[in-house]
Amino acid sequence: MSDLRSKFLEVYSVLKSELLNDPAFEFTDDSRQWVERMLDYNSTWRWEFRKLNRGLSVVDSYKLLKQGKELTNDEVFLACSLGWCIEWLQAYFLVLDDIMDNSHTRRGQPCWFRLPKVGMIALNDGIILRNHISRILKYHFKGKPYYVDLVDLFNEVEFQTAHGQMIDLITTLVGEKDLSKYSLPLHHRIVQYKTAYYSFYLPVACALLMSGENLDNHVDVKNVLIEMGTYFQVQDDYLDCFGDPEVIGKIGTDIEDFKCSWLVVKALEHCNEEQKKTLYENYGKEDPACVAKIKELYKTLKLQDIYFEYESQSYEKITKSIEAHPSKEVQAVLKFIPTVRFPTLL
Ligand code: DMA
Ligand code: MG
Ligand code: MG
Ligand code: MG
Repeated sequence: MSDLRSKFLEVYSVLKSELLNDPAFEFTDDSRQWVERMLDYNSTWRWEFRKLNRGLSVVDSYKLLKQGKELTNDEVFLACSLGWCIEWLQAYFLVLDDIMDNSHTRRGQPCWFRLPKVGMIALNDGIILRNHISRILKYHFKGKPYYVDLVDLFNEVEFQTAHGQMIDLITTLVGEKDLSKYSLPLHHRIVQYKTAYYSFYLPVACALLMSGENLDNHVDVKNVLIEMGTYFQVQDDYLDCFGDPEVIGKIGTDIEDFKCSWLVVKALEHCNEEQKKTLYENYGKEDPACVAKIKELYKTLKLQDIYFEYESQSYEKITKSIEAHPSKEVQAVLKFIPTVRFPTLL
């Protein structure tokens, strides 16, 4: 295991132990055990299969911004802690996302709320995960000149993600199921908010703040990262149908859930009248026979090829935007992100 990865996991143990002994709450053995189990299950369970990319990219980005200068132990600890705050934010959103999407598995395990002892307690666990971020920021960053900006950043990104989730969900409302409203601009709006800000912009923004930068001066960096995030969610939509559950650790539910997925948008774009009828009649139904018909249609429409074409175009566009950036350090950060996130591309 790389040094950084083992250091990152060490920091997890430190943060967890602080949270489980937070003087603001009188923990009993039961309550401490519950939170510990919930944390391990949703953030580090089967970590050997997890890339922990969002978290690790804070440390990598910070290093690159420091132009390869050796980091002090304190700097490594702080960058890892911010990385964990993002992993916590992700755990919080996923615990709730799996309930709302009626999902079954995550990272090869039952979703947290599917455990018989957990059920809807998962809702409150999600709230606890969110609160842990504020506690970690308070323990370790309160005296820093960038503390207020950091708190503000997490609040703003959470606001954007929650609204992205909201539009992802309200487009699927029963009784209003209407495929004619599904379009590329709507898909783009959903994925930008629900995924790109927290998964791509947030790690780099944390590293920039730690380096003493003002985020207002980095709007162009944000734009490139949002483009990467958009591509990433298109890949997630593609894998929801075509990925191997053994590899991606989750069983897709987008077709059953009537999601405005990139695949259904592309299918609508390329289908003839008869195929359109099949889409309208079968999309968004729980019945496995309906789901199979949609998957069959996706294959007939060669959506896999259309996806590969999109993938290479998107990669080219992102590379060009990075090369247009005036700062070499920022270019190094932006170039590094796709190598860790898009293994299929490189
Ligand atoms: C997830 O989108 C977005 C957030 C903010 C968790 P999704 O439901 O497509 O994710 P997944 O496929 O992992 O359930
Ligand atoms: Mg989901
Ligand atoms: Mg979802
Ligand atoms: Mg998905």
